Amino acid sequence: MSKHAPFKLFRMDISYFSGKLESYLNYKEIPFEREEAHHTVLFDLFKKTGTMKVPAVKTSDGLWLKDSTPMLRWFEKEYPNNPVLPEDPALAFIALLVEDYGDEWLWRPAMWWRWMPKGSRRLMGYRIATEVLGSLPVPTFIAAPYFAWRQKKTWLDWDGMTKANHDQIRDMYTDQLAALEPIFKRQPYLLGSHPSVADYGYFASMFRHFGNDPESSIVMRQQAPAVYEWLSRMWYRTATDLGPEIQWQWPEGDDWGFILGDICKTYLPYLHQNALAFKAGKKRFDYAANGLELPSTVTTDYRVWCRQELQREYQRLSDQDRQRVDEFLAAHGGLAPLFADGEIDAGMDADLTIPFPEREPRSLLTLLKIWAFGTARNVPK
Ligand SMILES: N[C@@H](CCC(=O)N[C@@H](CS)C(=O)NCC(=O)O)C(=O)O
Repeated sequence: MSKHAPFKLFRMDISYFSGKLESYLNYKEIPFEREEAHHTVLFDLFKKTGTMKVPAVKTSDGLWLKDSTPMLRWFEKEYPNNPVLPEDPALAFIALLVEDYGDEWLWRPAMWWRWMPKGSRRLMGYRIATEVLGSLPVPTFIAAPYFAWRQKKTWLDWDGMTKANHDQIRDMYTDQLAALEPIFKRQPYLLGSHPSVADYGYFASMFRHFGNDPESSIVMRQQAPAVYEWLSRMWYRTATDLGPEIQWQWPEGDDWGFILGDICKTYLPYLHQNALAFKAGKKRFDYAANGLELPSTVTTDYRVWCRQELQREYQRLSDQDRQRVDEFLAAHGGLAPLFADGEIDAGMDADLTIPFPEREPRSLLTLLKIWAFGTARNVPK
């Protein structure tokens, strides 16, 4: 038991990354209590953590954790039994790469399927409004369309979606289902007998969005029932249920080709181009790789940090393990875009070092800027 336990988890039921963290805490049997993040809680989180995002965690000794990826790393140190990182460092690197891709690259199609189909937009607008506002007396017939509009604009219309790429963004989801279905017909988790960080990266979009949102969940139930079953395994099974004997498997076989190829040829070039835009001080950039274009997509500082972290993980490998990773990924396109133009510093290491004590409260003006203009990604300084 960690000296920081038990934990308070600030979460929302519709939230992508809250679902990822909740299922991890459940699997590892880490003691936590849920607190719903309606508007007053969100303001309080903003004051104490510097960002108005969920999930966030408060430890029993008053420290804070934020961002699901560093949180999983931190919890792994506190609770080392049934690790979600394979002990083979080369496979662990691949698992981290898949986690990052799942976390960040599937966000866009998850937004498409939640906010583009009209029925989903109306229903999920109502859900987000009621979850955020809690008991605040704002009529939902005003708040629901406002939230739906804000999400659709922020994450799609003002983030590189065009008539030309609209269908490609939509189909990113069904392409994933086609790749995942045979894997889950064969084995219970992405890398073998037990969940790994790769599963948690995928779970974020697959559970709270694709597997639950009105339109995408119908597609999943009809086209990929084995993926649907994996969602409930991920949500329900604990380390005690599965036992300590873990059999890890490398992501080999034809059905992995699409995922690994997409990581090397589409996602890593995205991380590279995003990092270059960040370095040049550009708020937006025109992404293009592997037949996909996202004109004027928003530059995201957090994803510059994600790239930096992957570079650091790779540097920590022995020469022999690096060679094994390189040889494994060579057939899929390789890691060249991860290292192109070297390390670009996101300047976020201090912000993402956890746990941290309550932070200096941010100004009301900053909060209003975030609230009014939907700058959900890069918190204004
Ligand atoms: N990188 C973070 C991101 C947390 C995050 O983006 N949370 C979303 C909900 S899933 C959020 O709170 N967004 C606030 C907003 O869009 O205004 C993680 O891994 O936890």
